[in-house]
Amino acid sequence: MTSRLRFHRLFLSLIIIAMSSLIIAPALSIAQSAYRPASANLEARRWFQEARFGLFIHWGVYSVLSKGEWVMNNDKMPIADYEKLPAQFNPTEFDPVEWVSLAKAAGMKYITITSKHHDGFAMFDSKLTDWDIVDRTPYKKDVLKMLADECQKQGIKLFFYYSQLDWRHPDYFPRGRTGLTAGRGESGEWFKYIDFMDGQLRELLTNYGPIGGIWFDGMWDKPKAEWRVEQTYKLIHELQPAALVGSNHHIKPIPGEDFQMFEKDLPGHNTAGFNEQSEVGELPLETCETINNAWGYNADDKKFKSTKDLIHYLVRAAGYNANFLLNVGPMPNGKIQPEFVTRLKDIGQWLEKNGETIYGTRGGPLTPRPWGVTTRKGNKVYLHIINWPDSVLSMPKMPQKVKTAKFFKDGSKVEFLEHDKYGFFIRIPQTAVDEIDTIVVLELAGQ
Ligand code: H79
Repeated sequence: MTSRLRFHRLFLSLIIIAMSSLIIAPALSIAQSAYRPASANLEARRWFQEARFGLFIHWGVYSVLSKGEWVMNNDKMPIADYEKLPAQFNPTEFDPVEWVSLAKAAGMKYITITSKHHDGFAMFDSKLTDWDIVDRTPYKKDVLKMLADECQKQGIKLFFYYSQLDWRHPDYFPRGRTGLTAGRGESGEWFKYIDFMDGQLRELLTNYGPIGGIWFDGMWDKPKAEWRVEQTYKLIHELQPAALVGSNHHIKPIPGEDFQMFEKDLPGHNTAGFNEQSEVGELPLETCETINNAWGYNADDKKFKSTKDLIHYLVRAAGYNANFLLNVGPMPNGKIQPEFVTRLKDIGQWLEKNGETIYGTRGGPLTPRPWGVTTRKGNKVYLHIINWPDSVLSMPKMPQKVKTAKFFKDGSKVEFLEHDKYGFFIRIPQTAVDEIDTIVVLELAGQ
């Protein structure tokens, strides 16, 4: 081949490469930004919205110290000290039947449990590290597998919380805002860490049967990092199309996510300071909250919310069209503390009677009000009156004519008045007031 011919060939192939990248590159970027959920995923989203109530479980080796799940960071524990905890973690009284039965008794439809929190400790049998429950604890059993099997049996969906932030992994580098006192060396390969994370997610979505979804947390530790979430989300959707992806990153949802979550606040609120930048989007919504003030077990935290307050949170969440994910932090012996158990059971009793006004509903037609919220299903509107001192309550007119108004409790009639100009009025005699939630069902003329 003459050098001229070689030059021509080279020139030609360069042109072909350049042209194909012109064609392929835009297609790729479109593919990355346009996420089209599979039909199984859309169905799972509908199921999720109907479910309305789930149990959050924060459980890890930190429970041994009884100071919450942030103890490693808060107490500036070096990794060498923290690594002594697994040897003390032996939850011989853990009974998955008890936990799943408790969730059911509480009226919950799903469980979201920490598979790995910020300490990086895997509560499952990971082949990618020995920093896990099977390799490091005297208990040696995969509690997630035990729980997954029991959830299958009892018809409860299981979601895995997964912390993207990792205070122990050497390749979580450059470091973020937290985990700076763990005593790690000042080097690491970030994408090796991301590969490790994807590998663990592959394990979680392969070895535990059908999973409800993955609940990510921790991106806020390094908001500007290249988290490669598109690839991670794609992996999850490929392994289990029906698994819902959500992330507690405190920003608006990223393509590939299937629900939007709010920590310790109702959608659109920011009392806890975590939700500054997140507007409420179109995806199914979820809000999570603790019973005392701790996620992971903390024996000293006795500030338990009352059953009434917790029911109000559930009702309000439903009025905001959101699920309520209520947390327990089990003890290191595997038991859930009695203060949590009694509250959950009491909520369950309330739901047994009033579940119709919560499950399968959507928030509205009215936006939440100071007196309470509305939920709706078909041609029914449920007024949840939780804070109103007077007997007459006024509100904007309903979208359709109201055919009947009844107390949900006993079906007795409620006096009401519709007025074109002034709105809709009902009268609640003092004797009809329920100390938790006075529910009135309106039957509308149309859907
Ligand atoms: O798993 C539970 C908590 O451990 C975890 N999310 C729940 C579900 C969580 N912990 N903290 N946060 C979520 C929010 C983090 C807040 C802060 Fe910060 C981290 C305050 C200071 C450091 C992020 C980074 C906000 C400001 C800087």
